[in-house]
Amino acid sequence: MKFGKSKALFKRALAVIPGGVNSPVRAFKAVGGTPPFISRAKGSRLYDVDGNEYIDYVLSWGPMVLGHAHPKVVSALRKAIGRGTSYGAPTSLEVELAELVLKAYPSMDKIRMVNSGTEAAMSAIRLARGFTGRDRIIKFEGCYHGHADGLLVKAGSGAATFGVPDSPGVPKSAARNTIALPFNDLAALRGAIEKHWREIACVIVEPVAGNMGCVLPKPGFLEGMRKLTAKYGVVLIFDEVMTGFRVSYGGAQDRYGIEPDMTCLGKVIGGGLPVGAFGGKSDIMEMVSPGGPVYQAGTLSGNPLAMTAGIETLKILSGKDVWSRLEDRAAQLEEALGQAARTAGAEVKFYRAGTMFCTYFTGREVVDYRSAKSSDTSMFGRFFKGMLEKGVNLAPSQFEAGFISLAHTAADIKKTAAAAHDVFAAIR
Ligand code: KE4
Repeated sequence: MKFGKSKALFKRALAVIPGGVNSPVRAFKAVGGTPPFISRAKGSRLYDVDGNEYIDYVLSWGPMVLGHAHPKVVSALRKAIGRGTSYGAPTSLEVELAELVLKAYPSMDKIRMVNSGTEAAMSAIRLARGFTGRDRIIKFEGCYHGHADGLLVKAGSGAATFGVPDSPGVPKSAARNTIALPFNDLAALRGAIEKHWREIACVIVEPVAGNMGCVLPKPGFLEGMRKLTAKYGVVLIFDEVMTGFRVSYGGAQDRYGIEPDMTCLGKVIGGGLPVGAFGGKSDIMEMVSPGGPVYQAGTLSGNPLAMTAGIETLKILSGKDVWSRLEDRAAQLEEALGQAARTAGAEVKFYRAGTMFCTYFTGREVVDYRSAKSSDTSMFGRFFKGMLEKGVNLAPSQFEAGFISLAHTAADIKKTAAAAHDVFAAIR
């Protein structure tokens, strides 16, 4: 494959944009090499400026669940753009998308649109603090909820003690209110809540973790979390920015039958345009400005173009048998990749929840951030590069999840598995 034009563009980008990208993971730091600059996308395919074609399993980190440039979404956007791009006033589109989402997530009575998952999580946490009058929060190591200060925090010296900043620029005072615990460790969660519940506003969790690879909740982990938070009046926030409309149409809360107090969403509900959302029970949501005292706002929140893309995406995704077709495709991919690894003699662990998945190079189960980090990440880097060379675009980091879309075909999966077999064999 030639990458001359991408290399030249990356050089130009590095002169004017930090790291040459507008979001760090796109720079390929974890896997090395120059990121292909994409010129267009259609269906399951990405095309870069050098004319290379890729079967895409990043799908903009989740949003493109229908595949790229779905004709119905494109046509709806074409019509919408002629009516103006932003009004700063309420529209019927916001009501329609809110109703569509609430129908799929009955745990929520009300929902507020924002512009990113970061805003959704940040706002949900402020609301949980306003609702409970408590300041501290619990998160889990390896889970990512956007880049608000209090969420860029890692575990302090001992579990359940003060968190420490996980990035320069995060003040100690912001980290101090965050307790970071191991994912899937219900005993640690129980200890932290029983010790600190009077100060704990919320627990925020990715119910299926998608930011340390794809890590599934152990049986009982989410159920135990729900019981503990209910018992101590701690708001349970499911961050479903990634899992929403991905592990099931109704998200992880539908898949695992857990009713959180609040939910964060993003990605799919914007159909590729900038949308995040936070929602929950009425008694909590009534506290949000302007009805209540907890302030939250956004110039472009509920933007008509973004609402249009989200509405069209959900209308198609909720169609008869659409979700089961999507899950079947994901299961076929899982089976084909597993077969490729076995015949190539590769020692990998493949995890999937609905339409999100990942491959670890390890023989041991991956249940938390520690075990994810103990996998062979350099082997992952070689796998990633080998697959890219064969025209398969995977997430450029072991600590990301992959996604499939309605546009991926059986032929795509066959080609992907054949490429994987050869790369597994070559990198052993
Ligand atoms: P955004 O602010 O990037 O829209 O959403 C933050 C966020 C919140 N919660 C979860 C569970 C998320 O996965 C994310 C963002 N996901 C990453 C992918 N790991 C976005 C990709 C990127 O950072 O460029």
